[in-house]
Amino acid sequence: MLELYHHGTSVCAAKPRIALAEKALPWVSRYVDILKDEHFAPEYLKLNPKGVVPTLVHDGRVIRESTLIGEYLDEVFPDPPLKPSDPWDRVRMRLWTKRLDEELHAACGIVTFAISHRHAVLANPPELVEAYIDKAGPAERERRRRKLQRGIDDPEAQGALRVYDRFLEDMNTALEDQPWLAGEHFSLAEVGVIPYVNRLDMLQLSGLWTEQRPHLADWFARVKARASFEPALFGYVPPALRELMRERGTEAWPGVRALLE
Ligand SMILES: N[C@@H](CCC(=O)N[C@@H](CS)C(=O)NCC(=O)O)C(=O)O
Repeated sequence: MLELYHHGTSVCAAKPRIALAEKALPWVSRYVDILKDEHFAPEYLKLNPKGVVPTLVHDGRVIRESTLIGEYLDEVFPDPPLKPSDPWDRVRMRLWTKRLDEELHAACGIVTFAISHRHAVLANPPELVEAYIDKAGPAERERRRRKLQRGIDDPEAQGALRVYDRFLEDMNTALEDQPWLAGEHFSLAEVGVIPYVNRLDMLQLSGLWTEQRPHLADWFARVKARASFEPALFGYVPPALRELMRERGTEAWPGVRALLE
């Protein structure tokens, strides 16, 4: 039995949902509501001591880390394969997933907070907003206040947007002469990258590829047409959060475009 501990808007948790859908594997959903701190419950921390989603449990074996979950699923259920057969293509695939883990994941969290999620915090009464800032501890407090108040005008958010922009540019270049990120076939590179591009789409920032990156635009249109896309990316998203991202992202787009021009 495959059990996936996951959450609706978590980019990392969408990755195993895509891999499972691509392989048409049945799985049991164990929903962990990170917005209600369910990832800090002692039973969950036993499975995932870092208190993050996703976690896969396969016949009692626990597998953590979304990139490793993808690799595991592909080795145990190799049909259809999600790893290129050529060793050099496999390296190219892993360079994408490594870069997600090393840089884009953090940038995604910063951008999402700056554009959208900070507004959910700011909608609280002032004493609760202050309590949220205080919770960061003395060393982090001012940084948290700045992120909350300044949104994409905060230099940290601007740096994260530039990291994202470079990543999109590199995708567009890679896709100039091949259909998929690691070569001729849809692979774990796509499984990893899709949720991060989709996050920008949910934040109404798709102009970053529709206006200037035709190969990426074409790639994303093909990704969206796959049967795995809709259920894996939207099957578990809380509607209010999706609407918040849409509304606040629309407001932010002119500023983002001006920053990255
Ligand atoms: N490297 C981990 C990162 C996991 C991670 O950061 N998960 C986020 C959601 S995308 C999470 O659970 N956040 C909850 C929190 O930090 O409180 C992976 O790829 O599985």
